Amino acid sequence: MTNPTSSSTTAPTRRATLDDIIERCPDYPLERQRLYRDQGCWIDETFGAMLRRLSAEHGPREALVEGNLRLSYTELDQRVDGLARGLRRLGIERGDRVVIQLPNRHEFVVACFALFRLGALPVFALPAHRRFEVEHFCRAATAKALLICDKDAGFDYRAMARDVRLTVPTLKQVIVCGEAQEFTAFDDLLEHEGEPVEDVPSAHDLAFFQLSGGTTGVPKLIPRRHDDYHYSLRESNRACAVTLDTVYLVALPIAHNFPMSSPGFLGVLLGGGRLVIAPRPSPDECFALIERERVTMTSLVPPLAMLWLDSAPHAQADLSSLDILQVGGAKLVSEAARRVAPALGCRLQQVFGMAEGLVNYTGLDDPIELINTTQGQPMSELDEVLVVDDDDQPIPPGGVGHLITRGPYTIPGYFVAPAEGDEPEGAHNQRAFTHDGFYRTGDRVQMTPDGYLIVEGRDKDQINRGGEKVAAEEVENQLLAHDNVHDVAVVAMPDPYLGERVCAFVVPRGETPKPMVLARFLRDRGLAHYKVPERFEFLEAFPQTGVGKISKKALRQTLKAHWFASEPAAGE
Ligand code: OOB
Repeated sequence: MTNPTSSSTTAPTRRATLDDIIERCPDYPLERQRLYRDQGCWIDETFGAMLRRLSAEHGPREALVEGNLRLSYTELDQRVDGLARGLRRLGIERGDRVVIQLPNRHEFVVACFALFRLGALPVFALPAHRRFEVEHFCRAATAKALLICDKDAGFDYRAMARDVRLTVPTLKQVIVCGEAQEFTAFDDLLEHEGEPVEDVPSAHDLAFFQLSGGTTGVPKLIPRRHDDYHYSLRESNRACAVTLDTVYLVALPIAHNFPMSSPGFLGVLLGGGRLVIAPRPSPDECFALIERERVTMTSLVPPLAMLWLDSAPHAQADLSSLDILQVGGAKLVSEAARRVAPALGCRLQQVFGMAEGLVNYTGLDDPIELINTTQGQPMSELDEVLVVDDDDQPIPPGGVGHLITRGPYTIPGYFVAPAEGDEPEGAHNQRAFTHDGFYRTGDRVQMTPDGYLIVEGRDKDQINRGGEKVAAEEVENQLLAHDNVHDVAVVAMPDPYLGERVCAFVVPRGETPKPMVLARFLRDRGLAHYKVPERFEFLEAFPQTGVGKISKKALRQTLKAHWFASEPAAGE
């Protein structure tokens, strides 16, 4: 089934593919590369080399706990080599893209480092993604392999992989944690005997692709390099006071940038701490793990934080070890923030970050009011953060404006996908970055006199469903494929628990479709369930702006006006 050796005839094509990938990932301008090296931000250590060093320094100390499995730093390093040898045998080599879609389990950590060491490039999908998204990631990245688990939360990832393989010709390998059926079993790739695997990449090479929440039809690939990400880990470790005694609970989906690097599992390993992997973020399971492993720190999105706050008073478990609860991914309202210390007996740290780079933290010892009411300050002194008006001009202090940023760990551009439809190649980067390389975050913020940011809203056409980002256009495009949909506009509707939920306004064609039918239509098309609108409103025509575009603002106002009067949502 597998092709262990790469024949010389295929090698040049592969090399060309890697060059093409590199060319499509914008690099920092040379003078900024020099600056970031001179300032000591970018150092010469890849993630593969980092783990080797950590294994030498911390050998027998525990690195990772999952259920009954405990791996020391040495064992983790050895397992990574074991998998790297197996992946190499399978034909995975430098520059190959591998889409990883795994729930929280230790194999995720092992696979990341094994791919890093080989110089292969993971592309991080979330477990909630479905056929539509995974197919897009595999195609956009021209992935050679897909790493999944067999089943989780009632969903069979192998069945999805079968469909994806039919439509993505580059996808040669599917690797499965658990029951592999016709695919390659993860466990069979672990080659326990063999030479240590040499670390292939250089520190400024691409390391992996994160995925953007997206504002357009399809999520964009975010290229991250060893040196820029390594720096973001070191700064995070400083801001979050990670030490050898840190015990970090991975409760959010591990592939998300927040539990990966703020400081996340990578930062905590770099700091010599210990990871405890929670299969699910429910209070029951996590509270038990906090007690058993004496967890000191974890990160949550606001809805989960509120769930934990509600459960804590009835909890049987001893949560006294918990020192820091980080909350981010969406705005935490100050009322909820104030409840954290009394309910959980720990400190709150607000985290306002983005997979594209910039991360802001409140300080652990900041005045409590600052922690409760702001989203923190940029973690690096080299972060350039501007609050600007519509013409990119800085606005007077204290005003609300668009947040734009550049710095030593904020990408200078998304992966440039080949042109599709009317959109010329690279057009997205031209919109998303200013001419002098600032990333337009799409967030509306206010900056306090002491440089703390307060997130006030958003310009981007996105719904932030409790930290999960949904691009309106992506859902609109899907709905337009339905025969009874003439036009559609997807907007956020306020929600006390999730902050926002997805609502679709539809102008029907012919018979008005039932909400349930549209919701099912989207799920059948393989769209992740969190993107499926939970409310549909039907209109004869859309309100328009002065220039004849759909006025989403007017639609959101309609929604507010009908908030209490209207029918319940379509539901799952
Ligand atoms: C994190 O990363 P992404 O890429 O999923 O989403 C980034 C966007 C931000 O541009 C902002 O719109 C929103 O999520 N966001 C927040 C927030 N944290 C993120 N909005 C308000 N308050 C916050 N605290 O979400 C992410 C990446 C690294 C660390 C933490 C979060």
